[in-house]
Amino acid sequence: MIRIERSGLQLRHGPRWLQQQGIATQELRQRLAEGLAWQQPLVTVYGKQHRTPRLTCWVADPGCLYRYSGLQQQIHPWTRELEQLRELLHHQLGVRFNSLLLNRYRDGADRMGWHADDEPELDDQAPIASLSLGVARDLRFRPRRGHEPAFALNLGDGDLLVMDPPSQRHWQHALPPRARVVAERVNLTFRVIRRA
Ligand SMILES: O=C(O)CCC(=O)C(=O)O
Repeated sequence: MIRIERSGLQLRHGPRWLQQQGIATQELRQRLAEGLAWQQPLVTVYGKQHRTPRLTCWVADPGCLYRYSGLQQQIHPWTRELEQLRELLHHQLGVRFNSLLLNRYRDGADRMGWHADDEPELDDQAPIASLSLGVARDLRFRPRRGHEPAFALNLGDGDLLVMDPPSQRHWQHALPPRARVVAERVNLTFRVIRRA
C-alpha cells in the first residue's frame, strides 16, 4: 500500500487491490450495476431540491441509519458478494465495517461535490475504505483550512483507498465531472456507523 500523508491527512492507496485478491472486477461491477436497487434521491442543498448527479445504494446492518443531505438512506441488506468484500477488508485492515455506501457514476457527467464524511453517526475513530470499479476517475482532496495545496488521486479499476482518521476532520474530497469520460464507474465506501 502506498502511503500519502499531509498535515491532518493519512491515506493508503492499494492500486489493483481487488485483482490481487483474485476478484474479477469487470464481472463484479456488472453484477452490482444490474443487481442492486439503485436510487437517485432528491436531496436538499442550500434549501434547493435536486436529484443526486449519480446513483446510490446504502447497504448496512440493521439499525445503521445514515442521513445524507437531509435524507434518511433506506437500508438494503448485504448480498453474498458484498459480504465477501467486507470480509476481505476485515482481513486486510482489522476493521469490522457495518455499512457501505455505493455510488454509481454512469459517465463523466456524474459526480460528487466537496464533502468530508464527518456526519455525527459515522465513527470518527474508524477508517473509511473505498473500492473502485470501472473507468479511472480523479478523487480530489483539499484542506478545510490552512494552505496545503489541493491534489488529486487517480483511482482505477480494483483500487483500494483507505482514509484514516483524523482525515475526515481536516480535509474534504470530491469527484469532479470529466467531460471526456464516457464509461461507468462504481465506488464502494465501507464505513462504521455508531448505532443509535
Ligand atoms: O467515488 C468516490 O471515489 C468518492 C466517494 C465518496 O466520496 C463518498 O462515498 O463519500
